[in-house]
Amino acid sequence: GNTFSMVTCNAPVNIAVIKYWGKRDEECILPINSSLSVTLHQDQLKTTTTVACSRSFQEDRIWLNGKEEDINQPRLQSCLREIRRLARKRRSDGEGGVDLAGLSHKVHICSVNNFPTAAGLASSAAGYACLGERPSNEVGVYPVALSGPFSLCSLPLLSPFSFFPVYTLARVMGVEGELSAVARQGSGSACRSMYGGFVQWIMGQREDGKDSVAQQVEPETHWPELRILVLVVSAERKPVGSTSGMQTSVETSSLLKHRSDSVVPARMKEMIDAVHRKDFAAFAELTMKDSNQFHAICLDTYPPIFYLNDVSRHIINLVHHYNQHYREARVAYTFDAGPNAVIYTLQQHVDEFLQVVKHFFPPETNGGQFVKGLPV
Ligand code: 2P0
Repeated sequence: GNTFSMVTCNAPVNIAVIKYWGKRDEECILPINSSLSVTLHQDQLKTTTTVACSRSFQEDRIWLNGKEEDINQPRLQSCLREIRRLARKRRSDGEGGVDLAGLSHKVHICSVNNFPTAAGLASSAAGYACLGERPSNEVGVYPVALSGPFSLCSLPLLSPFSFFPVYTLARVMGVEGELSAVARQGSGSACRSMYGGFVQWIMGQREDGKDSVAQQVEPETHWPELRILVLVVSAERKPVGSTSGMQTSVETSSLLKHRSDSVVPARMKEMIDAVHRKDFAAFAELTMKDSNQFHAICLDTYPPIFYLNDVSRHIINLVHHYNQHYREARVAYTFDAGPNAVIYTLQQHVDEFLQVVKHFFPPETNGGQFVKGLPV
């Protein structure tokens, strides 16, 4: 049989507009509420993972950004165990025609991010999605690098994908099919990177998590005018990681319980409806309100967690002043577990909004300091 096989895949980052924050089951990674995200175009922010599988490997090993990491992390072991189980099942079900080298052979996993890790830019999502399956694409993007309080990239979000499916672990072990439940066990938000376009992670009801899966709401071709700008305020490691942060929130924040019981179920419906109708104003308002509630919960957590900084808050003000000027929501912000702003807008507003951003955050400012021209 095969003595060596190797597969490489790219997995893109996803940016949630309805946030996931809080688990009901830490081990299986089951959330307390559903969430919804947009999968970014792969060339800008992505994780590239190569998996090699060989009879000559003595043990499973993993390298992240060139540094060897502990292969015995429970989440990594869950993913490996689950993929191997699926591969074995596939063989015993007689769904052959696959390369079975990986069943008994050890794997070497090599994963590289092209963006700052642990700065609240969804690195774990892309990383673990890569261990599963994800279509790749080759369309270029147009980054705009600025110095100043933040750098900035403009991502043509929904350019046509050239769908040629690439699998890493799953592929190297001959596993196909629905793999978001496997990616979920690596990192919750990872399951949403398994699909392009607009993706919901349905929280599910079951204890075994089998119904806690990602599902595409609309494909990447649905809303071609939609754009994302990432305002990178800081590339530093976040002080409180998402996993422990949300654990403390579940234990201490009554606002989080209110959110998962009474806010998110209705908001998910409204958001899916706004996406279906391509209603940007509704999409934008829901996105900003959900980001704000997530950060309110961080503040309601005890001890509190601060992910936003002064520059983040100036960006929030700027967006609201811009929208008020036009008496419609043309731009929306959302922030994850870090100070970096992700801006959603439509193609026709990108140039003007970038001018406004450059005016209020001139490139000559530095060190994360907001120097002049506060939009208030
Ligand atoms: C999200 N975040 O929906 C939210 C918004 C951060 C803020 O999903 O413990 O790294 O691996 O399941 O997936 C970050 O959480 O946490 C996250 P684990 P994960 O994108």
